[in-house]
Amino acid sequence: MKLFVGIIVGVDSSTPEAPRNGSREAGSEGVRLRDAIRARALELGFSACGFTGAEDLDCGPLLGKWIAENRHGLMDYMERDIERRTSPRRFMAAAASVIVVAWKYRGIGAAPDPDWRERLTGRVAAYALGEDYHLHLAEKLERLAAFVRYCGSRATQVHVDGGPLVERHLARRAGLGWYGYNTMLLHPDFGSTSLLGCLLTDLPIPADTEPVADRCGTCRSCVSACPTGALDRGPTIDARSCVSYLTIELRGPIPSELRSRIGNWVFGCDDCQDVCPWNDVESPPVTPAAARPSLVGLLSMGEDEFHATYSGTALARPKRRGLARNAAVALGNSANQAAVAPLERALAEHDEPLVRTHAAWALGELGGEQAARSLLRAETHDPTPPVRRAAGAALARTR
Ligand code: B12
Ligand code: SF4
Ligand code: SF4
Repeated sequence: MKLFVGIIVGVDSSTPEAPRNGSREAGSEGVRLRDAIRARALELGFSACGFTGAEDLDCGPLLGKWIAENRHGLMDYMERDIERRTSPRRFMAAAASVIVVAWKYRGIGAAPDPDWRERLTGRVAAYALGEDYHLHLAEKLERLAAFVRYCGSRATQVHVDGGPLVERHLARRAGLGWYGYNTMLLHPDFGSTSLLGCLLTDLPIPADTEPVADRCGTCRSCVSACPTGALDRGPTIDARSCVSYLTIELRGPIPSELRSRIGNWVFGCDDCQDVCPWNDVESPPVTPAAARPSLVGLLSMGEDEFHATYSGTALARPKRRGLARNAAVALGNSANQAAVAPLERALAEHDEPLVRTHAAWALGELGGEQAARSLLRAETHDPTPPVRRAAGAALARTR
């Protein structure tokens, strides 16, 4: 998702006391300015705030290699303008500094439900619960931007996630944490369970601390916990096999060899963060119902219900058909015969061929006579060739 906003001039009427006309020096005025901006960021609810210059990032060659190896899968936007992704000044020529913020979201997360197979519930990654974080963070960053302009900045620009800038590397350079083997930015106080945002400004604010040294040590728990082997010891990721990519970004069919490893994830994945010793174990996450949606409900959801439930949330991104596809896969992984009837209905009636092909696969996983009868019908009568083929392949597995 792309979201970056540029603003020239503007004042937030609720701004607290602040140093005016930001210092051009890295002296005590600059430090005072930095402290005031950080205090405002924390007051706005951010968990951490760091500062770095707007010079190019040095990760261009690594990023280029990652793209050349096609590890971005079908996320075409990653291929465009690689130079821009590592260069804040290509977005705002006057940029002198980057203010990087982290927003810790843990506490609204969801623990895995050991009984999900019986209950037929899915799992939603913790960062995605509640209002779409792009909007939430952008709104807070805009308020911080207003304060920065009040301090003398004449131009600011807000980036949250979808903007091409490589945010974790900016965060690392701004002293917010280190780059873990799960490829996340880990903060020493709250680990990886945070979202990042960047604010470009023409104010030269003295850079913050040195990058935090690697604290992973010999631990590689995240690499072992990844259900699809998407992490290597680079530390890099192959997005093509990451459950987060498969359930959110991938629009078409999920490669069949990966489906059984997805478990009950229907949006995103937290497996490589749940095992990380740096993540907060003292405040066990609560589990709002939205974190464990009914798989049958997702599979059979109509357009109106989808919009009523998911508009304005991060879960709108894969669209109704993406969530229904994911629910079909999770039902196929449930080993519960109670999932056969809803999958049969989806195979016979769902308006999206993508969902019907995944329902066919899931019935093949569950097996049994009832599933086989439905698959035979779909193999013969479905109007779409890919669904007929998927039904035929699944039927062969039930025999
Ligand atoms: C594309 C993308 C994805 C892709 C690819 C993930 C990835 N790791 O790159 C997919 C869809 C899989 C994904 C998944 C998730 N994402 Co995402 N994603 C992005 C996005 C838009 C771009 C990231 C990017 O540029 N990747 C390209 C790769 C090449 O970049 P990289 O991993 O940094 O690559 C570097 C390393 O390989 C490094 N490197 C190689 N060798 C070495 C050696 C050393 C010593 C070091 C230090 C570095 C290093 O150099 C490379 C070049 O930059 C960012 C937002 C942004 N604009 O930055 C969010 C972002 C990274 N995602 C985020 C989140 C929350 C997630 C999920 C946790 C969501 C979920 N629960 O499902 C998962 C986590 C999966 C994971 N383990 O990474 C957050 C991370 C916050 C944080 N604290 O780190 C971000 C920053 C969004 C945000 N604004 O908060 N995401
Ligand atoms: S988000 Fe899940 S699938 Fe992706 S790297 Fe982490 S554990 Fe692996
Ligand atoms: S699980 Fe271990 S290796 Fe992975 S990010 Fe956390 S500390 Fe680093």
